[in-house]
Amino acid sequence: METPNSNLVQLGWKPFFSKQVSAEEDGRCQPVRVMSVHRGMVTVLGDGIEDSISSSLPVPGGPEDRPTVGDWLLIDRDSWKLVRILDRTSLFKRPAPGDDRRLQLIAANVDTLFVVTSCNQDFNVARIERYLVVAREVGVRPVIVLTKADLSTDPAGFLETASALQPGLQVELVNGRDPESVARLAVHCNVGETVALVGSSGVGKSTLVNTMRGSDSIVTQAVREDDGKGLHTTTVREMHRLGFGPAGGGWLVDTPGMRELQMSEVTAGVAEVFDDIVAITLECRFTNCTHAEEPGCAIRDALGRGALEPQRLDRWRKLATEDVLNTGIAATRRARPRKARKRQ
Ligand SMILES: Nc1nc2c(ncn2[C@@H]2O[C@H](COP(=O)(O)OP(=O)(O)OP(=O)(O)O)[C@@H](O)[C@H]2O)c(=O)[nH]1
Ligand SMILES: [Mg+2]
Ligand SMILES: [Zn+2]
Repeated sequence: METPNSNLVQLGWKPFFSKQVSAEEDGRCQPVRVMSVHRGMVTVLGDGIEDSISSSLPVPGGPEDRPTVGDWLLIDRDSWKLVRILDRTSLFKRPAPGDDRRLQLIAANVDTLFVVTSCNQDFNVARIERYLVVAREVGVRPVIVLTKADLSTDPAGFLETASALQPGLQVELVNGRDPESVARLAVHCNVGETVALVGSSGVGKSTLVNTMRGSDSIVTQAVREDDGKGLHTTTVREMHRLGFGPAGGGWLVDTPGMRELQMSEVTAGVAEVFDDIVAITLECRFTNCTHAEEPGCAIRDALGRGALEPQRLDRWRKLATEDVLNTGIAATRRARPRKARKRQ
């Protein structure tokens, strides 16, 4: 595809996608982007197309071969039937809750991840780090968005703690209900860019989307007063278009607050988020050092000197162990005979 028109570029069409389309396909097919996924159907937007089409592929494939929000699809120009899913720049997925075999695809072709947490009891360093690990693993830029700054007595303290998690980490402090405050987020979602929002229920993801769009079309709901927990108000994942001008021209993917975020096959992400610890372990005398009792352990040395925070070491150990365990489970699952699997 040579000359992509501006409608497609606004939708997030990039050379990464156009390069995948052969001349023959270009004549026969047209690209559309998935806005939302429903049972057996996807709503898509393309150049001159805004419709709901069947999500069935001509040939059923593996667990990741299903259209998800943000995907680019090639559809037949005449029948509008789905021909294939283009390779993704990024894919968020997780094991479906409550079922050990299914994979839930969360969003594809995301450029930036807004890790949303509020300046209150939701703020939890270990949870933020888990999101950072996933962002690094998937290959998207993380931005920590701290909401409810207006309700906190010490918003600067939250900002400082979050910023200290990784050198160069982008952290934004906002009142999600105030358009002026939220305007600072526009730089992260320019024309054609896609931002996904993740975070616990009630932290204000949908509120941010509404304020950034200057509309109140998405339902939001007050959190419970006793423990500040949200009510899982958003239940669908959907792309929302931002206006143009100062508010940016990109796309926001609102997601329901995730009860669990499982970590499997995130070894590289863990190593990136904890690269300081990884660097210290390289100094241990033994390459298989468990940092328990071995002589010449650089980790124990760093702890002793106060150069490494014991809590941070614990969080790294926990995530690394979880990754090893879950990655093993995932491999076992893949190795199961095909017949034994449930239909995807
Ligand atoms: N004062 C204040 N209230 C906020 C802010 N952000 C969100 N809220 C309120 O917090 C409540 C929950 O916000 P939602 O946007 O529904 O939260 P959510 O993250 O989308 O929650 P789920 O859809 O359940 O995952 C609503 O009553 C919002 O008005 C903020 O920055 N300041
Ligand atoms: Mg919501
Ligand atoms: Zn060691």
